[in-house]
Amino acid sequence: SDTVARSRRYHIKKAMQFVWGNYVKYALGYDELLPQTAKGSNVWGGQGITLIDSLDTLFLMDMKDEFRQARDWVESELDHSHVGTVSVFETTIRDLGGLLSAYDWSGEKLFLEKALDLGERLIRCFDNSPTGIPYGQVSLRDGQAQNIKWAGGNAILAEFGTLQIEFRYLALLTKRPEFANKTERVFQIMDEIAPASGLYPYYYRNSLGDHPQPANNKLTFGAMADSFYEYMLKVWLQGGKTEPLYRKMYDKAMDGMHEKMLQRSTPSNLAFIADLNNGRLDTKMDHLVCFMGGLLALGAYTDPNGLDSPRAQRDLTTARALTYTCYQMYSRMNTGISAEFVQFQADHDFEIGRGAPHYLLRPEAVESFFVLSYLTGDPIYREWGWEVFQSIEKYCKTQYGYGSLSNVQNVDGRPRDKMESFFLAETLKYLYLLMDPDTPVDILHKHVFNTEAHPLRIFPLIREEDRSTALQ
Ligand code: DMJ
Repeated sequence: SDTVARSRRYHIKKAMQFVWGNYVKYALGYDELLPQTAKGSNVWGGQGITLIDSLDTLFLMDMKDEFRQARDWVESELDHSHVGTVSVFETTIRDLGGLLSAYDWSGEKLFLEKALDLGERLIRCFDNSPTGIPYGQVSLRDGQAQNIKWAGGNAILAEFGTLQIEFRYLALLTKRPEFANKTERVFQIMDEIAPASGLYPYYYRNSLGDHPQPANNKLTFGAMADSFYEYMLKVWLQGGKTEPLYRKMYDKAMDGMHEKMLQRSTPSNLAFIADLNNGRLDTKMDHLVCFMGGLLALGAYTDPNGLDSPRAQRDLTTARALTYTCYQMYSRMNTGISAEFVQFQADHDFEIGRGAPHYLLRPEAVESFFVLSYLTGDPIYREWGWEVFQSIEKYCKTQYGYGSLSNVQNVDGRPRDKMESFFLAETLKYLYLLMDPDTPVDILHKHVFNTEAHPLRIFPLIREEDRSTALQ
């Protein structure tokens, strides 16, 4: 019931207060707090990433004093001019997305000004690309850009395909259309590639010739590709469902996924999305793929053919089934926490993937619990979320924060000295929203979440407000 949810919400807020308090005490301004040794660590070039990623979580949890303190740090300390080479994708989704959402909720111009400064530095990743597909890294100091070496010098689908919500919002609010034009063009270019299945390999050569060339033949909804598919739907929602290209790409990709990649396990008939490498199925599924439950449900509830249409019903059924599988990925482990990826096997559903027994405090399963709970009202998702939260409390909590696990089967393991900013930005936020019947968040009519769980108002609402303030 809502009353039970509210009492659980209290405990999740307590977790945020605990971890935020220690971040401020031991690591204020650093990218991350080390949760075992109580030190700060700069893994993202020193941009206060945990602070920026946490702003809207503080706001939504009504932690007013903490939000004000973080705001003051942004005003007096945040300076991107000294930061060297960063990942364009990670900085866009965590930092730019975090600043924009803080602006959207609080209305404080300061956040938008900082976001504009950051956006101007990041957008230089497009400068010397002849194909219109940006480079994966850029120096915030001098604009030098290149692709990431470990990706074989290729551009990565999930990276260049996950900038649009943030830059389109920035363009609208600062009246600087170039931010939208450059990032939207990426989707037009990808649409021209037009694979029959609607599914895209994840590496591209982007620095030679006029058009990007696919550089492998690997299809996945996990690492390297995931949020490209997420943004097909969400960019369409952000624009108020007025730009059919994005919805068309999304629907085509979901048809392709159902046809080629969706599988069922034995003996429990668990739904999962396998990878497809050079036409051959690899029956593994990343924890990252667990966002697909929420995405498919959102796509079904906003389907132009209506929720009762066969396509929307297919997608909602798959959404529920995948989310159940993700819950199983948690509940079948000794700690009650999922591994990084699982391998599906004939006759015993799945086992932990080779080299993947760890848990990095990732959010995707609880993200889908929240979205499905919000849309369907089915109480089971709150129960699952509560179980996951209790397991995190039991096995990931340290003296100063929460740490990643090395092995989700080991109930005596000590959490690692590592806490990603998405634990505060996403995992705790989605758990809180799942248990918050009074939330101002409205994912059907008002907000779109970027891939780092930063909610932004959709464009029709912003334009409406613009018109009404213009009249005053
Ligand atoms: C986050 O940075 C984002 O959710 C991204 O889309 C995927 N990886 C992490 C969380 O797992």
